[in-house]
Amino acid sequence: MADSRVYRASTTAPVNIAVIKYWGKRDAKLNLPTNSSLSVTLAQSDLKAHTTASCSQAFSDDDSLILNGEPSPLTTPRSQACLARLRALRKILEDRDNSLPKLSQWPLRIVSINNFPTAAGLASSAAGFAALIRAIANLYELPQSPTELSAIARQGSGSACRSLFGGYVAWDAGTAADGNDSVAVEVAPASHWPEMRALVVVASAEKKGVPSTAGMQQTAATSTLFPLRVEKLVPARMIAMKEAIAKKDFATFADLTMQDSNSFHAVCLDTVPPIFYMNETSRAAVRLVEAINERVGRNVAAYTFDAGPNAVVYYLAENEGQVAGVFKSLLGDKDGWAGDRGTQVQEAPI
Ligand code: 2P0
Repeated sequence: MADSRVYRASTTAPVNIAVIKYWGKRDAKLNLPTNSSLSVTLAQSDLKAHTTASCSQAFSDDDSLILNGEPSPLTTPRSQACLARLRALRKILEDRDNSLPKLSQWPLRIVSINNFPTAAGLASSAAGFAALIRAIANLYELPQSPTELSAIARQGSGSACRSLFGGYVAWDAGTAADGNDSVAVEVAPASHWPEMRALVVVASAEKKGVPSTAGMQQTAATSTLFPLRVEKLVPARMIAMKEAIAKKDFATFADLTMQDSNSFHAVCLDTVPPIFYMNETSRAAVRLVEAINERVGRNVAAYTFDAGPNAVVYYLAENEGQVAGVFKSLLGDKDGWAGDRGTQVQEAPI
């Protein structure tokens, strides 16, 4: 007999901002990176993707996605890889227990909303794919751990694998040809270092110039600095960063974060043709952080920039006034993400 029920699950996934950056693929099809990376998840901010997945035998359409109110393709190879893997895991459960509804065979309807400038280098694909994977995994009642699910999210968008965890998260590049060991693991929960704060400075909400996927391929193919970054600098920084987090050593955390952001933007500049993600507002944020640290006499703030001009500044709660206070008084303190002009700041405790 036909089952007319609609099965549904909703979830949210936060953005994560890397302090050791992912940039480069050793396998584009499986989305395997050339280097490990490490991020901080901004779980307490309102920068989130909210996603509902539903399925029903009564749905007669194909799988569909509505993103921020607009139909969006779910037919890309990346999305297809994620859906196929999630369905295969559900099918294992259905084959084991015949009484389970055959959700794996029915069309999926996905509705997702996020409240931050999509594709402006604010990790929208990270939160988006993490929420998509988590929502479907919940709908299918999959028993897989976040690390196991991260291997699926990685195929949607590399950085998405890190958004399945809160706190401090490493994405191990792995060495296996099939990518089985290229997964995200928790380095420390947010509760390990509850004083950590992040300030998001939106310098531009416009779509970024060079999409990450294309940009990192160009860098890997043409940058002469890139091998040094991948082979020497990042592996050493991954070790040092994990140690700094374990010891809650903010000065070292800040040094490594700023060095790695600059190293990432240096290999972008060294790409042929060169890629520029930072703009004049970004550089003003760098100078401001440098001035704050110099005035205090130690690192109390750390900037980092992704594939766009927006800054994320990490600091500890005890230095709120000296860091967030200075940024807000200089740049203004506008609420919301709707505007696409001017500079907006938002604090995001992790
Ligand atoms: C990161 N970025 O580690 C780095 C820093 C941008 C700069 O991960 O091709 O959107 O989907 O795997 O994850 C952006 O790259 O790239 C990114 P794909 P993704 O957060």
